[in-house]
Amino acid sequence: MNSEPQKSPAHGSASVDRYDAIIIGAGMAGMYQLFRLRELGLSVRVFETGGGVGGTWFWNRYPGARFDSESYSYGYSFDEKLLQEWNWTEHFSPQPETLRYLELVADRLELCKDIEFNSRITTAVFDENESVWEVTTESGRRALARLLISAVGILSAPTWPRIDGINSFKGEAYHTARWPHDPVDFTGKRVGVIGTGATGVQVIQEIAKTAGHLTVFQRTPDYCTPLGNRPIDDETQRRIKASYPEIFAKCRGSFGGFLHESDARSTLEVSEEEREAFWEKLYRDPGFAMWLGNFSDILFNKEANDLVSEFVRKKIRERVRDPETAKKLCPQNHGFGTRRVPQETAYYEVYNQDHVDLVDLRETPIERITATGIQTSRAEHEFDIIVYATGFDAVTGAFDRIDIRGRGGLKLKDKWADGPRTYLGLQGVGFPNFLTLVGPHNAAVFCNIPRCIEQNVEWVTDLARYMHENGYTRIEPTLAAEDAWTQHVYEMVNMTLLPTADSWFMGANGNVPNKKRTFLAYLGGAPAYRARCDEIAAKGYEGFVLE
Ligand code: NA7
Repeated sequence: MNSEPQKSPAHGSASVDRYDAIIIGAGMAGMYQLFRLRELGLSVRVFETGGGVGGTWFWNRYPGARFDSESYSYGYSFDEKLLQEWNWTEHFSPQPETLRYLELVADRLELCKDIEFNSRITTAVFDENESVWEVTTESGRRALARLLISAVGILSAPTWPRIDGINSFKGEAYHTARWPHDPVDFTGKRVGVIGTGATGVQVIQEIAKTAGHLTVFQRTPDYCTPLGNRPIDDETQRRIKASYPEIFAKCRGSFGGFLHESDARSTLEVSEEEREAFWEKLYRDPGFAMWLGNFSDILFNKEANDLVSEFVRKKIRERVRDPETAKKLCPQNHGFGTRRVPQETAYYEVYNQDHVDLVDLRETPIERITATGIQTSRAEHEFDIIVYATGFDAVTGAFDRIDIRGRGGLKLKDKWADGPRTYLGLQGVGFPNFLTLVGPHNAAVFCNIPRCIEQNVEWVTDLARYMHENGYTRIEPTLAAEDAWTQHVYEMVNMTLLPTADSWFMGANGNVPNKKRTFLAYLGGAPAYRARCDEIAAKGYEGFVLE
């Protein structure tokens, strides 16, 4: 291994930089992978589309963007000094603070010297003779590496709705995931927001504070539950810092890497009074308590799910004054928790204000965007600003935006046309030496993501070390291993109620033409996933062919 890049004359006439590893993306996964591989003595180059580190937290600068994970469960766990030095100021950190944290990490670890910013990789092609990947950026820069590691994020390819006239609006229009760096002033303005997922809920709460008039366009209401955010006082700060080992141990043992773990009891085995009291408590508890700290069967048993769904609907009705508006805000076509549960702070009370309207797009669909606003089947709404909180081409979208070609010119996009096929969500047949951090069918997709990022990165780092120590230059899973994992992914999700709802977990938001409706995460849980990965490594990377 050589920590300096080499010039390779072999590819074309111009010399091309050659590294041991190329990482795509400088978000939390790419940053940590760079650090770990460099520690091994590898030469590593990161290519990042954005102008700075942070990925999700670099792009999603919309007002109100913040964690839904407890801040102290979200930061990197590997640097004890940093854990002690860094002060999260709120239980659920706002985006500007999180971005500052990630910039600090990049400074401390001197990451930026190995990252090329504003460099979007457009193609990645595997050279079978040399067993190397060649990447090309938008500006034509080429580079080679033995290992290609994607850290592209699961929600990083924003989608705009496919609505006629979308480019004709003459006012300001923003997608939440491509928010400008300068603040947008909503004061006194007429604002329309399309989308009421986790992002829409956060941005609506914030815009309502200053807008002159806010109109929310909702296609599917979600079961939003209270975030319970508050500042972290000095005493709590001390307690958090003294208990990081316990915090991370708890996350490590929990299904989704969160501080919340489900209650072993069944919804149906307890009395109605006990159930109601438990749900009242969970509804008051911060973060994902209601979703992930609930009875163990709410996502498996329809009867249990119906009960908890009705409990949350009842809460919505209690909080929204106008019964018609409350009805529109109550989900009916899916069960609680079968889609990502948005976390809110006085979200429902927004609709009690005179300057806020809710438009139900199932009753009155949008017909077109006009020069001055949004035309539904019932009315034309005029706006100064339209905000699109319409989500992402989830999980596979960021891969599809790169022309990735493996053995025999196989395109990754074609391989995954009927849904992803991977082994462990980390690698697919036909794509030697290409490893996908937080890839489709990886437990990290349904996880308090940094916790699972650390597991993914450490596993890949161990693999890189193993390959070097044993003189291997090529790794690829067997078809049998890929088949078995893909089948296992579907078996796990089919035991749950998640496939009954359209959600980004299912790749189903209607904005991506021809996207197959299929499950994109892995629902076996982070601890079982980690154990499986460790077992496979201990058996000399069982299910992979190393050459
Ligand atoms: P989501 O959860 O995919 O939500 C997108 C929202 O936008 C959702 O309410 C959609 O309605 C709505 N949407 C999307 N396309 C349209 C069109 N064409 N017309 C009307 N409404 C539309 O994305 P988020 O950014 O909120 O959250 C993504 C994740 O980021 C979240 O889960 C957290 O993990 C962080 P639909 O429900 O599809 O009917």
